[in-house]
Amino acid sequence: MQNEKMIRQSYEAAAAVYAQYGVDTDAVLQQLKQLPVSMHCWQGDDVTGLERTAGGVSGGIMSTGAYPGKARNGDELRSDLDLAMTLIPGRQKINLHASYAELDGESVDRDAYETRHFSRWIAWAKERGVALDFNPTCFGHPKAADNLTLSHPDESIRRFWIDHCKASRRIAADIGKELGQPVVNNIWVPDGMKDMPADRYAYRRLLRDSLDEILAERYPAEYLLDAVECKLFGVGVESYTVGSHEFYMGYVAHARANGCDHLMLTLDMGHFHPTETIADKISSLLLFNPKLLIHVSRGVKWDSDHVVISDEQVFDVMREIKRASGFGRVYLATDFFDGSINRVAAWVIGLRATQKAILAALLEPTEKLKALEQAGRYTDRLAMMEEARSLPYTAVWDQFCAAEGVPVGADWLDAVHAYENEVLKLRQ
Ligand code: RNT
Ligand code: ZN
Repeated sequence: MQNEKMIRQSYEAAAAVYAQYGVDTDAVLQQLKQLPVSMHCWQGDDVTGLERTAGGVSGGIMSTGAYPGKARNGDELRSDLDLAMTLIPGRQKINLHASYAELDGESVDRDAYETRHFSRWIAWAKERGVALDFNPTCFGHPKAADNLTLSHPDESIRRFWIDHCKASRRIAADIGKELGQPVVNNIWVPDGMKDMPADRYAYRRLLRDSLDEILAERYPAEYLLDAVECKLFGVGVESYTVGSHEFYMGYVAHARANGCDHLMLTLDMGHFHPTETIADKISSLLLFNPKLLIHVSRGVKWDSDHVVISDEQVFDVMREIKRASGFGRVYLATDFFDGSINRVAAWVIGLRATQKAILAALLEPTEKLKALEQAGRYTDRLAMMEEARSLPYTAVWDQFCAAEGVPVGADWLDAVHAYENEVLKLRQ
């Protein structure tokens, strides 16, 4: 527990250190405040969703753990999100999945969802002044049982998912219009096969054609930004993923050549070979794409979607965005789900870790490092990079939390424990 004076003093000492490296900490804090991170609603209920008839995960993603207190309806989920948001500094958006529709007993399937099915979310977001993002839910549904959706050879199943994705874009654009901020609508499909396909080409052609139809309708970029998420494999779909990295790299170029200007590629940190990281990919993608979406996640030995911590990989990603001057062009969204710990705490840990890594990157004396490199002084570059890793960014972080009126250090745990005792424990 630090008091205000200690936080301020540590901050001032840190600011003086950073100033020696030519970094203005006050300016960095102003910048950090403006950078939204989209917080995924699905950590709050283990990706169950609110539809009642369908829902849950399938298609190679999995949430494990039975920690008590999981949100059972929209109001509980929103209440949990409210608490998390009071404990996280900076700007959040809330990322919804179509499976968080509130249907109130109406028998309507995902291909016919409408904006009104999200009216409670929209009203809630409006009241709090937070923006929303959106995702069609192409899993956890009987029509996704084959692990094929947009690339299903059966025309009627494909039609259902195409219509669902079109409906999602319509809803997302409506929300963007209503809230006055663009909604990022990210399409991820689980499509793949457990064992070696005999015709990889055929499913990819179907996926391309389905996406062409889905994205044919143009919406203003002030309301809607589309994204497509690539992946390597999932449990049960180990041998083949239709929407691979190469597929979507090609697809985004193809779609843009056909006038779909606002389509971006989504890189999820867990969607590559276990030793392959996304940091090196960022500069290449920013060179050829105006925008990029990153799913901040933590894979442990596979795409396990563990709660994000401020580990080397997250730091690396943020540093690469900074070095490419990419903040502002890169959209950041968290994507993890752990049902084995307090779910509100999971959000707070993951979002704070993400922001901490953004801060550390913003504080990096990047210009100095680039100057050394340009001068061919690689020894000094490495020495400086090493030094930069342990500059006192934590003191700047504490100051940021204090200035934003959220608990400093692990003090936020008190609020989570109290909420667990007073609210979550009653949800048995
Ligand atoms: C799955 C993708 C996708 C999902 C969410 C729930 O591997 O990462 O982003 O996690 O849409
Ligand atoms: Zn993802």
